This record gives sequence, structure tokens and C-alpha cells, in this order.
Amino acid sequence: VTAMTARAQNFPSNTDESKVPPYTLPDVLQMPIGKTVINSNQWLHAQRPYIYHLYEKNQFGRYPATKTISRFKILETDNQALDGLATRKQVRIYLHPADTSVYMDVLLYLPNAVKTPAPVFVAYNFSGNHTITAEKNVLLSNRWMYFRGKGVVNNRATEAARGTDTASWQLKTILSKGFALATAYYGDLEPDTATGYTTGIRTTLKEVLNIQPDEWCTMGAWAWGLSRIADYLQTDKNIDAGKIALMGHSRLGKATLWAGASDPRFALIVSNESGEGGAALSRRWYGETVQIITAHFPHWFVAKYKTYGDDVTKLPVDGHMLLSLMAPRPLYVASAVEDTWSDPKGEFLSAREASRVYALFGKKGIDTSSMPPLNTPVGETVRYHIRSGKHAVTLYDWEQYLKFASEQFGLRR
Ligand code: GTR
Repeated sequence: VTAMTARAQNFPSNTDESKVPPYTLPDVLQMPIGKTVINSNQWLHAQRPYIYHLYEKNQFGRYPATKTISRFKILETDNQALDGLATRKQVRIYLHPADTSVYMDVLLYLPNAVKTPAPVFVAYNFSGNHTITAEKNVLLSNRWMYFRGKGVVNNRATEAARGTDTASWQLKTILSKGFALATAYYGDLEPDTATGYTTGIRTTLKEVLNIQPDEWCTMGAWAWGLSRIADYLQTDKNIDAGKIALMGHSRLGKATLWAGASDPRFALIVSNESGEGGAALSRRWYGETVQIITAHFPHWFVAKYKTYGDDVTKLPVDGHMLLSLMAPRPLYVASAVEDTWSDPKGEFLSAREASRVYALFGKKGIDTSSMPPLNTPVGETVRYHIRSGKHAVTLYDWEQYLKFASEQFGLRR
């Protein structure tokens, strides 16, 4: 592909399937030494580290190591939350050994009906913990946030913002299926703007983690925060730390995939419409492109990622390789038919391609080559659905994730 055609392919965006030019994906099993991976051992010890490193270099940067610097403080507990359905805990995770202004707040709901340690879904929220429920005792975030939905004035939440995003959370469904939910506001780690890093953890933890802000990125900071939630969950006796599932929507789906790739404690990973830079294929010219995403959100990825905007064929990785880093852990990739920006078909093809890696472990992923009908999940250890409707997390999505996690975790629910 010449530079000219590459540019034409990447800008502007395309949503006409008949105009998608042919493309070739890097073979996820092709080792740099020329051989093809034939077993899980080669995958785990050679190819996986190689691909992970490509991601560090080209898209997300380093995932700083930590010697459990997190300290936890239970700010509040109510064992009769949601009319007795749950125990609510609010936990402050201090991220800096001395500076107590550097923290993230986790809102945790535990199912009271489950008498043994509960499996848990971990997922960031877009607008503060106070938006996922109307419960009055949930702390109102005082962080910077976008004007999303009601109740945000001058980029700060007000009381009117409580419970404005309950539809994305389906708390009662999650709890009644016997799962706990742990959520935090992604802006606790780094505000989602080009200069957000100056007040976020990439600056405040620079010395503690021994990493410069440009050695990682906003996505990296968000992903790393998810690992700190896992640190806490491992200490909570009401949680089954072997059953921590991660779920993320859209930009938070991208961060979720990077956390899943980087931290093996996440036992199951769900990408909800993560799109470009997440589950979707950058080489498939449909919906958002590398050029567009790096122009709109320069902070999300390391600077190197932007250099592939003009010619994505030079990018050494693509969405299927990110998904393959979850193997052999259960992986769910979900799209919505009206969400063309995330390229549903690209997400499907990517999940199918990643299934080749699952096969090395004797796990069945997605083996059909055509898109499934609407609202019809396909695949086993790698599962995919395209549902009707728009870019969102819906009750339908949660129902599928809960069913998938119950099956994969061997729970009877
Ligand atoms: C869009 C962005 C997408 C996706 C989305 C979201 O503006 O282009 O990549 O992340 O935001 O997070 O809702």
C-alpha cells in the first residue's frame, strides 16, 4: 500500500462495507524467528511476551511494577444496602506511600445471599461512583469530569448527578446472580484530557513508580488502576480472588483489555464495544481509525501509536493480537449494531482470529466465519455477540456476561 492510498484509507472514516479494501493481518502465531507457534508452551514463553512487548512499545507503554504500595481504608459499610440485597463498602485506595491526596475510591457491592466468598465484576464508571446508584451514602465524586448526562456543573458533579447512569449498571441483576461489583471513577487515576497527566498519577507517582509520564499513557494509567482494585479485592475475605472478572465499555474497554493483558489476576475479560485501539481491527478501514483516534485523543496512547495513522500496515500489532493476550482466560467481545464507529464486524473477526491462540490450549473460541445474527451469542471460551441498539452497556449485555462468567467460573447460578 503506498503512502497515498494508506492516507486515503485512513481519513476520513468509512462505514460502507462494500468500500472496505482487502487487508492482511499480522499472523498472531508467526514468531519473529520465522517459525509458527504450535503449542501453548511456545505461546506462553516466547510469542506472548514478544507480542506484549510490541504493545508496550507501540501502543500503551510500560505497565509499572508495584511492590504493593496500595493502602486501603474502609470509608463506609452498610450491610443493608439496596433494601437488604447487598452489603455496600466504600474503600479508599491510597496510591502514594506518603501523599494522602493520591487515591482512588472503590464502590463495592457484595451479594448478601451468597454466604461464601463471591465472584466479582470490576469495571470503571464514566462519571463517578454516585452515578451507578441513587443510594445517598455513596460519596459524590469531587473530581474533574466531562459534561455527561445530568448534574455536572462546571465539570464537577452535583447532587443532581446521583443515579443518572443506573441503566448501564443493572446492579440488582448482577447481585441477584450472586456476583459482587467493584467500580471506580476512571478520572481518579487521570483526567481524560490531553493535559490530564499533569494532575494524574503519571505525575503524582512518577518517583514512586520510577517512570516518566511519556513512558506510558492515559490508557496505561487507567489500566494500572484496575490492578490496584485487584490488590484490594485480594484482601477482602468476602471476595473470591480467583474469580475476578473485568468489564469495560468503549474507551474503558480499551483500558480493560490492556489491564487484562498485563495482570493475570483478572480471570475473565469482557470488552464491551471497545472499538479502535481495543478489540477492533485497525487494518480494516471501517469506523474509527488510528489517525482519527490519535487526533481526537492524543493522550490515550503513547506518541508512537500516532505515527501509524498514515499507514496502519506498518503497525506491528492489531486488535486480534491484543485479544490473544487474554488466552487462555475466558474472553467476551461484544458489539452493538448501531455502533458502527466501533466496527462490529472488525471486533468479531478479531475475536475469531484470537481464537486460534485459545485452540493451542484446547479451548474452543469462535469457529464460525460469518457474523452471527443479532442477539445471538456465539463461541465458548471466546464468546461474541452483536446486539440490537446503540453504543452502550445494556441489561442484555450484563445478562450475557453474568451467564458467561457463571459458566466459565463453574458456578451454579
Ligand atoms: C469516542 C471514541 C471511541 C470510544 C468512545 C467512548 O469518542 O472515538 O474510541 O472510546 O469515545 O469511550 O465512548
